[in-house]
Amino acid sequence: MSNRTFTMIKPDATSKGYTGAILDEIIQAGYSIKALKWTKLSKELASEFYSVHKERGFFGELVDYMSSGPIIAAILEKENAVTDFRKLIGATNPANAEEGTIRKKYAASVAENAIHGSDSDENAIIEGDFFFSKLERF
Ligand code: 3AN
Repeated sequence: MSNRTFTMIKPDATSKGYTGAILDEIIQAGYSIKALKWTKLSKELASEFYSVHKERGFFGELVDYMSSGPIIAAILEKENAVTDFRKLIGATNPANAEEGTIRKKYAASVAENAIHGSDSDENAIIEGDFFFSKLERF
């Protein structure tokens, strides 16, 4: 099992000034940052990143939103990284997220849900490789 996951702090959270608080929660939860980037996705790159969802009704909305402002992308390391991170961020819809989770505290809605976390070790590698070269990981 891999001990790495990939995350993005999404445009709603960066625009509301939650970047520092969310990064602090991640570090306090025991993750070490292996790669970190402040960037903005074009519509093309957002479509590519979320291509697995291209048949879903919300795909256009998702691409518009994810390319609407800057994001933080990061590779994180900890034992059991993928599963524990999904617990830390909470349910996709913040209305269903448990108290204390990042989405419960910082997410506005299912579409603007503050943070992404990879759903498998395999996707963590694919998503990390999408954003970071070998020279950008430490
Ligand atoms: P998660 O990010 O929790 O793994 P997914 O993979 O089902 O959730 O969805 C990917 C992203 O698509 C979500 N983070 C959210 O931004 C968006 N999304 C999911 N469901 C909806 C929906 N019903 N309406 C709008 N956007 C959605």
